[in-house]
Amino acid sequence: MRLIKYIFLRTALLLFTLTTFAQETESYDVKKHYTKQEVDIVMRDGIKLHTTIYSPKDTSKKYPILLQRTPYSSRPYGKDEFRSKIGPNEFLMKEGNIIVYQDVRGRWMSEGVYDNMRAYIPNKKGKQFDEASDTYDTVDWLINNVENTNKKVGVWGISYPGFYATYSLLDAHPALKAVSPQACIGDFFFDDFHHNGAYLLSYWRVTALFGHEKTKPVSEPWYKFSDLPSKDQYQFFKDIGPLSNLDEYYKEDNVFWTQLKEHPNYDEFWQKRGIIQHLEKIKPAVMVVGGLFDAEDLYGPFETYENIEKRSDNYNIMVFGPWSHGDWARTKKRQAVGNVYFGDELSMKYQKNIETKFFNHFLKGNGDDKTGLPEIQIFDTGKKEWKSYDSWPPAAAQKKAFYLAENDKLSESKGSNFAEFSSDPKKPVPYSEDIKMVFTPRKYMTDDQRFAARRPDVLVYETPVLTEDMTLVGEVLAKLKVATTGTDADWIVKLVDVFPNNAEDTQETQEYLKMANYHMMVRSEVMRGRFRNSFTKPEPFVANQKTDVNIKLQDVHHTFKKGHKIQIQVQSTWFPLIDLNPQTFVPNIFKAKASDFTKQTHKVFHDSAIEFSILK
Ligand code: PG9
Repeated sequence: MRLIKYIFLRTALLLFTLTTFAQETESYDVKKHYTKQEVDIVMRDGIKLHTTIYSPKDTSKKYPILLQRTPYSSRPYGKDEFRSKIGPNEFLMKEGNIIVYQDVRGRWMSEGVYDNMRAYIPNKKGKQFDEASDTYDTVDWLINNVENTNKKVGVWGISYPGFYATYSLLDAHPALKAVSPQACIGDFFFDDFHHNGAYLLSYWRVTALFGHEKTKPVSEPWYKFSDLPSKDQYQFFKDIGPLSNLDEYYKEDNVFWTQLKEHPNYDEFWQKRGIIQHLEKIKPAVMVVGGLFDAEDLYGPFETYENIEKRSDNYNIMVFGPWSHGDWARTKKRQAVGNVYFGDELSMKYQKNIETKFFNHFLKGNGDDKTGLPEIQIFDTGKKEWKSYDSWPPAAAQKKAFYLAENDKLSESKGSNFAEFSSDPKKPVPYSEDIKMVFTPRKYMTDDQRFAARRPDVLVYETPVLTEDMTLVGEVLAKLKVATTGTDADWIVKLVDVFPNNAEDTQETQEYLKMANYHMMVRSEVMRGRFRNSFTKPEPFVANQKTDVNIKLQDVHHTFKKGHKIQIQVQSTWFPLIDLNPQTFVPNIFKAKASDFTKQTHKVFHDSAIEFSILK
């Protein structure tokens, strides 16, 4: 009977997948409905930026302009080479908009010198430029030179293009009416390449991608290695050893790798590139979008929304779904991150009912800001449903704390002793059970953490089985009290949802096998211990001295359902997601030698707290 059921289910799944594929391949003929032109727009300092303009063939009406500025190229180049899909989504594409892509300064076909997250210059004079002035000059040219525009402009972008979208808000052109920064990088010391000072080793190839001040021809490899896909990334990096050995893998002129190595602390180099500090007196309407399981840019979208909300009085809303990096822009039917399924067509419904509505209201509407869209739309990743709020975190949220107490208990009362573990850089805790040689890790954020819970170098604390739902909203703050026999250490905290053995909450039958007792990672974060008091001035630990290490885990919106357990895991390696800490204090870990890496014993005291907010 079970075999017949299994065969039936597999056949159903195959048919389902084929149908889905058919839907996704349903194509819209851009060339049939749009013309394409490529122009070089001259900036105030004379540099030309290569810009591709797609205009609807139907010239019976005026259209707004939707602009994306990108380091990933406005290609394909050539007037007869069309993108298969243009604009933020296919609804806006099919409705008809003038859609523009621009190579940012120093990238691909644009002139100039590239500068990663180029620093903003307030009160620019004469020919002084940055990405804000490049956007202003571009918008000005477009509304005065492109035919059939209604002279209203929107900007959108995901990830690095999201950073340029945020940047467009500064010294914004009056024609710029609506901006949607999505998975927008806020600061490279807290997004993408670093998390609280730890280097995202798994990003090593992206370092090459952005390593040059002038884009290399695509044909020229940016790094010297081959046969990567076959390699086990954990072993690959164990074999490489200290970060300094990566030098041989980069071409000598990789400017960004040199910058990463020379600026291991949050110094002026990184500080001036952060864009969050400039988000005040914003005028265009803003819709910030992010994914609650975005492994690359979580800091950016939350900080962007929050700072605009605090320091400007423009229209500003936030949408966060159960997505990995950029998932909301895709058109797949089944929405899942790794093993965890969240529902069908969540992205398409967002694109149709939220993103299209936002841009049409401000670019084709009557100029008011009554969009009918809620201030906050955020997905409950435990209940698997959308929620709307008037503020974030919700006004009704109440503070709560658990302690990492004796006998592995996540308890409402403090403990009086400590737990300890041996942390060995030679046998680091893997960041996942399924570590492939990916370009950037995007699917581990909901991975099953049972493999880690069973390691002696991972401390585990959990509540009893919940007798009622508990909804966590907003940031989670780990206030660890630790000690180490060494003089440096990383501290990683993971918030885990422990499913019951019967795993009642599966939306698709083939999941039930996987989800029984699944330990779903809900949120995780690292603090490189040397930065516990200051990201600018690193400090060693005093060996064996009880020390405070506070770690802010990015916001969550997750209901731990009745029958589940809340679990916290604490560890000191997370490899090769992040690089290894020598666990003895050295001036610059990028230059540490193999002999600097030592096994140490770490203690976590039972008065360590996990502070968060809940909605009753
Ligand atoms: N957030 C991605 C990224 C940007 C820059 C460096 C590394 C990664 C992205 O643009 O998708």
